[in-house]
Amino acid sequence: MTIDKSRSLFKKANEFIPGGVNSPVRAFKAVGGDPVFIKSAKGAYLFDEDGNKYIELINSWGPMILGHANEEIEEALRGAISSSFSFGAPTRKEVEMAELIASMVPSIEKVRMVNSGTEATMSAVRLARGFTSRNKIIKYEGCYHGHGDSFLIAAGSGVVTMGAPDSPGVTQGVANDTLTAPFNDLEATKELIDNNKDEIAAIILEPVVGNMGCVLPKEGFLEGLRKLCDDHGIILIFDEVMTGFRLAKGGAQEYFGVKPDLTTLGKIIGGGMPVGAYGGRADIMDYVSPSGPVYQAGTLSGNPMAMTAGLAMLNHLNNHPEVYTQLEATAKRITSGIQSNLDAMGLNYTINQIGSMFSLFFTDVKVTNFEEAKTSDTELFGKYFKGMLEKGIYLAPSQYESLFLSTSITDEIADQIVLANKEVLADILKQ
Ligand code: KE4
Repeated sequence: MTIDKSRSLFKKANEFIPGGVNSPVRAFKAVGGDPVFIKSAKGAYLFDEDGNKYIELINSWGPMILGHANEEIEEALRGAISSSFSFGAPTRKEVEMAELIASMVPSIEKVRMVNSGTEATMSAVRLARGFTSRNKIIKYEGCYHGHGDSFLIAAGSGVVTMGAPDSPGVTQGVANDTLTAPFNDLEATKELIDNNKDEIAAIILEPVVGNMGCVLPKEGFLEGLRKLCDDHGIILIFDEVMTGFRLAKGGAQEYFGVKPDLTTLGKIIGGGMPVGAYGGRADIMDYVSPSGPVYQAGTLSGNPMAMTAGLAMLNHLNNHPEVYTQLEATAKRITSGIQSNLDAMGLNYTINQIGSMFSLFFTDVKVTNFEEAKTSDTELFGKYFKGMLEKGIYLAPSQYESLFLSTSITDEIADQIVLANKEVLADILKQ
């Protein structure tokens, strides 16, 4: 497999773009080597600039749940393209989108469109702080909520100390208002609440984590957070940028039957176009400008072309809930095949799977939080990633990312993934 064109593009890209990419994870730094530059995609396949073909297991980090170049979405965009792209004025499609989201997501009564998951989470936290007149938030180690300052916080030592900035440019002032706890740890959460009485505006979490690799909530964790928030007047925010419309048409909150007060959305919501959203209880959302005092705005929010793609995507998912059964069956076919490969080789690596999200952790530890995820052998993962890429399987270029399936992945393609996994594991463990 040659990637000469990608290599020369990457060299050029580094002259004009920091790190040669517009989002860090794309640079393959966690796995080594140069990234391949994608030229086109169709269904379950990516095609790079050198003509290499890959089975796609990231799907743009979630959005392409119906596979690439989906006919329905393309048709909708073709139909809208001659009506101009953006007005900065209210449109019918935004009303249709808001009504559809409210009908699909159990806890959403009102919703505001934005342009990314980061905008959604930043806005939701500002809203929770404004609504409660409290400053602090609790997040969980290993959960990622976009690049907003309040989220780029390393865990503080001990349960009462403040977080520490996790990036230059984030001030200690901001970090002081973000407390962190281990994911799945209700006791640590309760301790933070007790040690910061009436100061906590919100708890924000990925209800199923994708950003430390796929990690599921323990039995009772989500329900426990719901009760803690009810008891202490804290806003519960489910960051469903990944899980929204992926685990079920109503996301993780439908899957687990736990309703947050606010939900943040992204990825699938835009059908591949740049869309984010935050929504929830009407009494809270009415606090958002211009109906309330919490300011938030955006030139391209609710953009007509993005709404067109998002409406086509969400209407399909809403009208075809059977896709979730199909996606789960495909995920189980792949993960049970990989488990058989591990068993045959006497390897006890950890697989976490839920719906159409899964991760293979190169550790024999059960992974329920970030500390446990970090016991993975990331060097071995790098070799595995490269081996799979050579065999035409495009994985997330980091151990700490979930994989995402699309409905374009047939049983035959699933079996190809399992076979490649077997051959690559055999190769890298021979070394
Ligand atoms: P964006 O601003 O990238 O649209 O969304 C931020 C975000 C918020 N919340 C969750 C749960 C997320 O997973 C994300 C973004 N996810 C990453 C994948 N780890 C996007 C890939 C990237 O950063 O390039």
